[in-house]
Amino acid sequence: MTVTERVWWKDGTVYQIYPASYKDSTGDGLGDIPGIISKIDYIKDLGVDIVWLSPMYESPQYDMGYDISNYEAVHAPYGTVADVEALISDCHSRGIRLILDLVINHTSDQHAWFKESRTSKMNAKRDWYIWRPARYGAEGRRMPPNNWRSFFSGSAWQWDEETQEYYLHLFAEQQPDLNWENPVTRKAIYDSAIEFWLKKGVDGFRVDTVNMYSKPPGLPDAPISDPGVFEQPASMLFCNGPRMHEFLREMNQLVLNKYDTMTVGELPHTPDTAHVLRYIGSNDRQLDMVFQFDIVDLGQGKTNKYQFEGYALSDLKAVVEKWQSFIAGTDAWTTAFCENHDQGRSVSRYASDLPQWRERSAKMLALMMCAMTGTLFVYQGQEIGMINAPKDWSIEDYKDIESINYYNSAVARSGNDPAVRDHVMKSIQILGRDHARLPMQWDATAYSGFTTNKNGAWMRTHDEYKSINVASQLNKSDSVLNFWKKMLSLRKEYKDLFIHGSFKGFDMTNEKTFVFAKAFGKDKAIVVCNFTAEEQKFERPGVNGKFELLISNVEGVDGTESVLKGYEGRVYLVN
Ligand code: ISL
Repeated sequence: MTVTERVWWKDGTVYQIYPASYKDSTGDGLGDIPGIISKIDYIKDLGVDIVWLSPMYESPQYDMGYDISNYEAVHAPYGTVADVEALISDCHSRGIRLILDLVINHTSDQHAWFKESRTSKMNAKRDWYIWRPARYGAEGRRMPPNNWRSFFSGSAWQWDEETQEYYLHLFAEQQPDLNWENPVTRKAIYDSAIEFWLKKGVDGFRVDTVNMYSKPPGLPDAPISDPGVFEQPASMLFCNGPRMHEFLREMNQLVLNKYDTMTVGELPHTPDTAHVLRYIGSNDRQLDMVFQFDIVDLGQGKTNKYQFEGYALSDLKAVVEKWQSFIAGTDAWTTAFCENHDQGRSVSRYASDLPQWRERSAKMLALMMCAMTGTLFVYQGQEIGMINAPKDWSIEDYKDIESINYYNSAVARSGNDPAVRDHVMKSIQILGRDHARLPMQWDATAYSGFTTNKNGAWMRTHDEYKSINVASQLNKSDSVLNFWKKMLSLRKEYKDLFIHGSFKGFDMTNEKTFVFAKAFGKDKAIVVCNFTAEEQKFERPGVNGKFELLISNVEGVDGTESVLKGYEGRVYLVN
């Protein structure tokens, strides 16, 4: 592939659907595949080209389906394999592609492979997972093989009484890590998790935690960065292990290359641009593109995610510029996103979700995102400006294993200190994964039109659903939804500039406004966003040419104004 080659997965906009929370067709309070099918024309009308479906596989749901017990079956409350086949064909008949989530760092502990693996040390599948004997500390105390902390708090090792060994789980104890060192395991993963669905016509995968398959030889202890507890953050050891690139090459050579697919891999804890480029060069196919997490990690605590530290606008600008520019002059490709099912809502995190500002904020972020280089990802509900759960919700209203485990462990560790509890709660109110998982707000009827269940949805419906919902925005010309549609179509119309153009930020230390240029050949655009509620002076950057306003998120603006209103955004074409 050449540097400039245009392929469907570069120009297409991806819309992510979280099946539990999109649309319930059966009245059981949980979203399902037929529910998604019933909204397919809404999705088409939005102007997106690719749907990414979060895990819909058979699963005991300890981690909302990221704990898969059978790759070749569908979680029964979501529907059947035949329903997914119908979704594939209903997408394809409308010119939409469908990608699935590929979760192959770990399985559920209820997967048949793991059930066999844990039966005995002699079992043929013992080596399909990562089993290790205990270490013994002072006074013969049994200890895990190393000090790694799981992403969901506590040790990354679980003791198995039956066979007297520990198994590794980087996430929940119900999510044992697969042993990628074993070629027979890898082949089984390719056949069951990947090719089974490619044969059914899916167009690719979003690849979960893609840089954790290859573990460091000897599984060494992590350095102590969180004194006072045994378990330590260890991502610097288990991310980007020595065989990662080899495994991904193999996956392409043996399976993916046989089909016209796209892959987008999740690449956490990889700040080095040169390293990221090693995964995505098109002449050495491993992944077509990745999600680099700097933008969504802004403000997270360094040793514990839910110790929110805040961030400055200049930090956001720096990470955007870094990951917008790092592919310049290479044959690699990038992504643009600021939401997914693991994040707080962008309006609440990066702008303002106060009633007087939230619509304009949502439109400003839409304007900014649609001007960005790379494949654009939009998360369900982002298109109507959904916001974080209200601040008065209690921890009982949250469902996510990550927040709940952290809350419990931090509170216990502090001896129930109210100040710690408050700070953790405040952090969860900003960063909690549940904010994105609230039921989709379709209309102003009970439970936001998501479910007909009298007891409501599986997760509490947002209190504001009457003022933020699809139905009220569809026919309102200045709604957030219609602004997104306009922006997505401008993105297509000016795709050289917005999707393929180069990026340059101006005045990068300014903490109030974000001004950047996009350029492609002789074409230029300037994007201006006011990230404050106050008016800000707008000084045109020193770019030669006539500024012509392409779009603004404020009614009545003609582009000559030198003052930006609160949360105003504009795009100019410069001729
Ligand atoms: O640091 C992290 C967690 O706090 C992340 O970088 C983590 O690696 C990332 O969130 C992985 O997420 C994915 O895999 C998880 C699942 O729970 C998430 O929903 C999924 O997006 C385990 O499968």
